[in-house]
Amino acid sequence: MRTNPASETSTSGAVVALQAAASAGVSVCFANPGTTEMPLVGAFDQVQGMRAVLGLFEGVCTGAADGYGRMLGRPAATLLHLGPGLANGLANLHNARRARTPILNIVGDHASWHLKYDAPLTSDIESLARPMSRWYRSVAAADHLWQDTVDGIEASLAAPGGVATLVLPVDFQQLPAPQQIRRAPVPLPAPTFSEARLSDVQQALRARSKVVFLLGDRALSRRGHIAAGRIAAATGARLYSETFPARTERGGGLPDIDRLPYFPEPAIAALKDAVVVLAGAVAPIAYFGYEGLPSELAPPESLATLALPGEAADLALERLAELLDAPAPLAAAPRAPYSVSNGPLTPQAVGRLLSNALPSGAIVSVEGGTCGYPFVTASAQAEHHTILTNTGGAIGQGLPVALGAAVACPDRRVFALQSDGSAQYTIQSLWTMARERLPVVMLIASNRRYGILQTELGRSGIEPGPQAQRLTLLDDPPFDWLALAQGYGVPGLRAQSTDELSQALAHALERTDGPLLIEMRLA
Ligand SMILES: Cc1ncc(C[n+]2csc(CCOP(=O)(O)OP(=O)(O)O)c2C)c(N)n1
Repeated sequence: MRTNPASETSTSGAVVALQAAASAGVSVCFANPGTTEMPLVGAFDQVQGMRAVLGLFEGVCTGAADGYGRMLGRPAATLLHLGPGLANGLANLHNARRARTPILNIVGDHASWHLKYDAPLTSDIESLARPMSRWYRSVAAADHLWQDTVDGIEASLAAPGGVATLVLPVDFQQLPAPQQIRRAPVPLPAPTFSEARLSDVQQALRARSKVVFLLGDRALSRRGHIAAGRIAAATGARLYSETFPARTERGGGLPDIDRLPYFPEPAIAALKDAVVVLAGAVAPIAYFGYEGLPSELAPPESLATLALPGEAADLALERLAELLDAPAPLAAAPRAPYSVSNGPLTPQAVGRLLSNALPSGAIVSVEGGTCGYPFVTASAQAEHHTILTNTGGAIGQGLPVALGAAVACPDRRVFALQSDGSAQYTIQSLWTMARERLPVVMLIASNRRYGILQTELGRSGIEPGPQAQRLTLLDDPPFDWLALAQGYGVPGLRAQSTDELSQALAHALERTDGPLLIEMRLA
């Protein structure tokens, strides 16, 4: 049965939901709305402290919420249009789930009384949402709106963090709903660590001579890096970060912690015969299963857990460093910029030039291996920066994550080091960056192919015929990156040599009024 929508003077459910979100600490919503979200769209102008950011594709919204949440540790909201809008955003919600990023994922739905008629946009939203969501609720009455919204935010933040999906049928958005007393923002988690695990690790360290630490999550904070560096200095242990960390600090004199290699053969060799101490990381598993190679990169009996993801791995490392009487870190050697002589743009030169150019406090969203690996290798020498990587392997996350990080951290310079094939999945991010005047510097590694797929074809022993080759080539026609950028309102530059890239980076750093795209034509 239809009931009267909220009159102009009463408060609609939509306003109540946004007020609840804002008072619980959510201040940004990455949105791509439709008819079933109209009351929420109207409510943005009635609620203080909630910024609505339009994304032209839902994968942009969900990836941006991921970048935002990784940087601030608290959720942004999304606003998506029924099952199909949610489905468009799922790949980046998958990456966010892997990164354990808090997100309040709001999905509008038909009026509850309209659902049974199976109108064209009706679908099983719950089945679509569940695999990416640690919490799911469809609002069952306007009276529940405030509490359901706050419950979703709390669920997204509960350690180790994740996606909470809140479905808002449009009738409950329209109906008057009770407001509740304003409450303080939902507190951020204050993680602890387990002393029992600490003593297990101490025992394991005594038992074996080769020790490897695998660091993830909070172990990759500044404090975690410094403590791990002390432990390595005291014990000779080898330090690795997860191959694709959600967020890691780097540079600025922090210890140079290598990533665990991507391919299983070198990763297995790195961990062989060692006790592998997991600090904020889970047991290392091969990215793909290859016939004849184990999925587990280290045998289960070689693992010792110091702290789980979501626990205070950084504090646990500090405590272990104290127990080991590890010396305080040495003062960092002065930073020596790389000298790169003029020549063609190789991935190694790109990595070094970007490392030289990063201002202190930069954020770098890295997607794609071609320049990603050489950059991370080089960037221990850079000023202090934060790296965000593709945690779940669903490509099309690098540009949206950079967008979200720029919204979250307006005082920090944001770079997207982006392979060309992956950039095309969520290229609409450029328009939102331009519209919001976000000074993101996009560096497109233009190799005009799906490089990793060519490598994988080689590994699988397949001699590619013409069709297989065409499935990995992007050169006919080549993307016109400058035209694409211009089409979305973003200025662009092309660099074909190392000198041209240095100049383009210098120019990019002078600009603060919006994004810039640099096409790096790789040799
Ligand atoms: C959503 C999704 N679709 C497809 C893939 C398969 N895939 C993995 S890497 C890749 C191509 C990457 O090419 P590019 O971004 O240009 O990086 P390069 O290896 O050339 O640096 C594809 C299609 C994926 N991982 N995720």
